Amino acid sequence: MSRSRETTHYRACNLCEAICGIQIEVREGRVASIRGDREDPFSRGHICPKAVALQDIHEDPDRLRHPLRRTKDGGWERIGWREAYDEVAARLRTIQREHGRDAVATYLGNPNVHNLGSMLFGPPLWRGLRTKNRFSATSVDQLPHHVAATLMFGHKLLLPVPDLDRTAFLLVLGANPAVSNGSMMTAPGMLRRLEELRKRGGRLVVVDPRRTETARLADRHHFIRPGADALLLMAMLHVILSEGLERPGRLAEFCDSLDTVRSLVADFTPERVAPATGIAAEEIRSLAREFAAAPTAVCYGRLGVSTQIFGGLCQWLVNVLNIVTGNLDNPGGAMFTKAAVDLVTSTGRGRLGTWNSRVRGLPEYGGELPVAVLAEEILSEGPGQIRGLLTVAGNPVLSTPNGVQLERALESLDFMVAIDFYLNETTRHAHVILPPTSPLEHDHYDLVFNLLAVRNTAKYSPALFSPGPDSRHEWQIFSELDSRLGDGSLKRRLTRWFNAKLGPRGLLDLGLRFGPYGTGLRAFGGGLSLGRLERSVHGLDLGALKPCLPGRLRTNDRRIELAPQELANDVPRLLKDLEASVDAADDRDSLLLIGRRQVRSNNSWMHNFPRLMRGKERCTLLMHPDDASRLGVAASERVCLVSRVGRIEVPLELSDEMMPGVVSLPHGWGHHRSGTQLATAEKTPGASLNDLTDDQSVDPVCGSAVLSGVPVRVEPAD
Ligand SMILES: Nc1nc2c(c(=O)[nH]1)N[C@H]1C(S)=C(S)[C@@H](COP(=O)(O)OP(=O)(O)OC[C@H]3O[C@@H](n4cnc5c(=O)[nH]c(N)nc54)[C@H](O)[C@@H]3O)O[C@H]1N2
Ligand SMILES: Nc1nc2c(c(=O)[nH]1)N[C@H]1C(S)=C(S)[C@@H](COP(=O)(O)OP(=O)(O)OC[C@H]3O[C@@H](n4cnc5c(=O)[nH]c(N)nc54)[C@H](O)[C@@H]3O)O[C@H]1N2
Ligand code: SF4
Ligand SMILES: [Mo]
Repeated sequence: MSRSRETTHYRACNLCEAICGIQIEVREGRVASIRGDREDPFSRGHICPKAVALQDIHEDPDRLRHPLRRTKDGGWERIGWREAYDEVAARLRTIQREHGRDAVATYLGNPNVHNLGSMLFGPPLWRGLRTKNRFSATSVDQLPHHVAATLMFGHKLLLPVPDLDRTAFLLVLGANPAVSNGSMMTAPGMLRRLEELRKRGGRLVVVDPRRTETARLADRHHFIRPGADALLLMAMLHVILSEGLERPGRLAEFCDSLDTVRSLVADFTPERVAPATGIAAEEIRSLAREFAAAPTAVCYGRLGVSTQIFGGLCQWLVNVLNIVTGNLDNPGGAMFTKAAVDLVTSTGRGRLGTWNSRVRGLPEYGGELPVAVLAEEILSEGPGQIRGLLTVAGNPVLSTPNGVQLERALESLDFMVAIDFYLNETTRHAHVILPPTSPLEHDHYDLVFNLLAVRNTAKYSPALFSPGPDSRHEWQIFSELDSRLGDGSLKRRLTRWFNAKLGPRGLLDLGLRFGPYGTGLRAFGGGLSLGRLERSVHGLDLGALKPCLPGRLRTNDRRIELAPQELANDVPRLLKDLEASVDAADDRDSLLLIGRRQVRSNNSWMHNFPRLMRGKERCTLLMHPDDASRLGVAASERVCLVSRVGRIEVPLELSDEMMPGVVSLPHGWGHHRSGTQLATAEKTPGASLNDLTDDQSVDPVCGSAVLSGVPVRVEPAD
């Protein structure tokens, strides 16, 4: 009997930020197995249950493989690529010609960042459209991190990463890395790394309105009232600075305005903020003292503190806390990664508020407006109204606030095009859908997550399968659209031609060669090039994070501003909120809604794979039993959740892991909408958390959406 041909491939999983090394066996042209790659020096064999979804995406009969055009009767027809490109370009150009540049908007979803082709070939297209109406998932995610980084360190990508493997004290606010596998802290094998922290005598403290999977591994967990983290951080700084516990060390030489910080935190005593945070004053004091006294410590605040009403203040104060305790840029603290392709030297710094949105006047950051204004910019008539939309790898109907309103807005567009391989809740509104190749059909290198990793690493992932003759990669789609829509000057045409000739591989090679470990143009030598990286099939470990300040700062004076004006000016709002919370009568019927992530889910788009969907229904509302008895609702009952903008129905689950007064629901569900093509997801549709979140509720400093702490009422379902 002849043995069937089996080949082994190594690559990184690109589904989340952990970039785990995987080993894929291919037999007779099909994936036979996906396992963790034990020889990957960074992930050491770790994977999560989602890795197998790479096969499921590839084989999913619902995945689109050809361009589609909406027909007059609301159905879809297959069209050719050239026809599709021409139609998209003509429709968008007409809208811009008749109504101005800003009449065409773009929305970039999360998987763009996990895709080399998009990262390299997308920007010329967005820039070429020259519209002020650019949006992305950043403003429902990490925007406050970038704003704080620009204002303090001078570049949006100078993002401090917890030195997880060496720290002695990790303080986690609003993150659940045991489930999310870490965010803006790329560290595959999170559970093992957190266990190692405890084993070497380090401490883990988690502050979260829910006793999460991460909190269960911690030395201590504090419940906090949603949205109150800025108060907690202010009070911790108050303790440290008033008790003389600060020790910025060498950072003091290049940090300005410590005295301004001192005066800003003066009003925020632990005793004063305790009732509003739900954490006792004594607990706040000892947390601050412990943090300051630890040999090394790092405060890490992620999604739960970014997507709240004081998101900007939170990310700023996290940095300040790490700095005044001498933990920034110090082993075991918050450090900067030195990635093999250095986006810090090759991209813009990010600026805040160069223009404002037309209707509500929210600030732009780094060329993008907050997505919370997208619907109103489509629905409000007048010059500059959005009439055409390009979405790429995004599902804003399920992932951005007030999804129902956004749906209404999308229906009213003159033209919409989606670059996406699913016909889902958002793309069903498109007139043309352009589906790119599946993750296993193209090569990959993580430009972003290598920059956020807890070690310096690099790994190249070659394609596994060659795409069919009628398939196109993302970068090819962008290139074609750019050549039709973009600037036709000789310089741009030449650059476009040159880039297309090089392709993502060639551009990556240049990035590596001229990066901090690069070999330059030399053919041989010790440095890094794509060839060298390709030969290291399991990936390269480029060492532990190293101190790099002040040299790496991108501020004009190469100094850190500890109290940037834009953020310091927001402190009175925090104080007002604190005062209001003291006066507020306790509304016993109102609850605060927060989100939660689940291991076998990834935002909105991985519910179509039977393997990941097995088991009991997961889109449930978690509530503390005391709240349930007070409200007269019982476990497994279906309840109605009502917010200012919407109403949904979900099953109830009771658990004392919830802080009383707070309820939690996962996001990314709500697959009941008609006209989608998601056979598995439609069977267990769940309901969308973002049908309740409020598009009017944003952090006014950054414009990021408030997804945590949404006031809701719970009523028995009809
Ligand atoms: N209430 C609430 N809302 C949230 C969050 C929350 O915690 N709570 N989290 C927020 C966060 S952190 C994020 S990042 C956003 C995510 O928000 P989005 O990025 O808008 O949504 P996703 O669910 O990631 O949808 C990804 C889309 O990309 C498509 N896709 C997947 N891979 C590819 C690819 O390689 N190429 C292309 N072209 N398309 C692809 C999928 O089919 C899907 O349509 O949601 C945010 N929304
Ligand atoms: N399995 C899985 N993994 C994922 C994703 C996924 O959807 N599924 N999405 C990926 C993406 S795009 C991202 S951005 C990352 C996000 O990764 P994380 O930042 O770890 O995000 P979450 O797991 O949503 O954790 C946010 C935590 O904040 C808490 N929280 C809510 N409100 C508050 C508050 O006001 N204060 C405090 N202190 N805590 C609060 C919530 O209870 C929750 O535990 O995960 C990535 N990884
Ligand atoms: S943790 Fe993230 S990168 Fe690792 S296997 Fe799971 S989805 Fe892939
Ligand atoms: Mo995200």
